[in-house]
Amino acid sequence: MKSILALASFVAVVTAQSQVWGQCGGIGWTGPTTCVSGATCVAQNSYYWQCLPSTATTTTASSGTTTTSAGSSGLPTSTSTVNSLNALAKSKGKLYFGSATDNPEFSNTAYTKILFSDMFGQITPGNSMKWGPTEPSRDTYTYAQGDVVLNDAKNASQIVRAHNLAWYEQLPNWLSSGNFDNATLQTILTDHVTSAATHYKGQVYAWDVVNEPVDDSGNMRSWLYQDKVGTSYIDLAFRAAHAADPNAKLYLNDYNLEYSGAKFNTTLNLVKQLVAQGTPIHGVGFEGHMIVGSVPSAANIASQMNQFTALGLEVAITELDIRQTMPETAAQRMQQKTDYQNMVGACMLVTKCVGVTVWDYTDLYSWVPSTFSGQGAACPWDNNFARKPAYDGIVLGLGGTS
Ligand code: 9MR
Repeated sequence: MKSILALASFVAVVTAQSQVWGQCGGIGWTGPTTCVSGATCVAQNSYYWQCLPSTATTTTASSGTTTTSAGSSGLPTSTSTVNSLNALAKSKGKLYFGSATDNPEFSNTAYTKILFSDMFGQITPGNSMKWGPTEPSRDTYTYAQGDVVLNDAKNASQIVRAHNLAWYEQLPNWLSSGNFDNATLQTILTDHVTSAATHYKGQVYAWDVVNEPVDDSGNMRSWLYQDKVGTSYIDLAFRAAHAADPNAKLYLNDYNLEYSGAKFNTTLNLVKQLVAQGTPIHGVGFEGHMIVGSVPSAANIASQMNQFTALGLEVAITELDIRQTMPETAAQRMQQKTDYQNMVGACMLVTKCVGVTVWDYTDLYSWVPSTFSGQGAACPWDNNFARKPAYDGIVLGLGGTS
């Protein structure tokens, strides 16, 4: 008996700590704020603190102050004279060229000056419209932060891709730890999607309704909704979003779709099934979190995209960044230029690819260094808002002359 009690209290201690990669803090978070042994709680941003393996915490990106080591002097920079990627994209038939952002970044006026300029025609809130931040307790909704992004974008005549409604990460703690049954989970999902899509009704171009539903091995990703409700949660989410905001383009969004293989096949079959059964899905987002030197040719990526557009859907590159091993070198910068050109060029090869969004435009606010130890410099602008050759790669990819 004594040993059972000892075990029980041990379990209690374990469950009071977040596992490696789990959330451990942030606005709206009411779950554990410490990590299991071997992991350290690192603030990724004000909404999301994550337990990272202790060995992976030598770089801190949360403050946005991770630098390109000795500075980027001596490295090649942009030589392009193009000053509006959005205007160039539109002149070539696209709807927008955009950037992700996040509310804490708005205090940096050097940053907002570029973000809300005519450089970009579209904005994605990187965190503030997600489930955890918007429904901190059941049926209590807070859209203030998302509204700030939306209104600032509107004031700059930029359209918004809203992100996201059903995802395995950044769930509110009351939901992940609530032990709800299947029927209740369906009600909770419908309520959440209906609330968020109604709040932004008529004001956003698109919603990423279902995010990253397939894992890296090509299986449906194991998470709360897949495990307890099954794949039908996807149809449920799309239907609720469509009922609430009939004009928003509804997307399924995922990474690594740029490559053929098990994950791509499962996703394509899933989307085929959704289309066949009449689920109101309108687009597939190719996130585009890539690695310098590992980006396929524009033609290859375009052929991946074409398999979705053949189903009558549009596609977009929704979270583009191309990371590299630090420190940056001249060779890597030039390879990154080619890689950006291929990614953006793929969208240009596909008429129904509506636009490209970079997952923040500056390395200063990139999510990469805190997640991938020893990697960074993934964005087209450096920490000091200087354009890199990657910018010229985008210009070339858009069909401009650099
Ligand atoms: O950029 C987001 C970062 O600030 C958050 O800490 C992170 C939480 O997991 O989410 C990041 O954005 C992700 C996006 O929502 C979905 N695709 C992958 C993105 C990078 O992790």
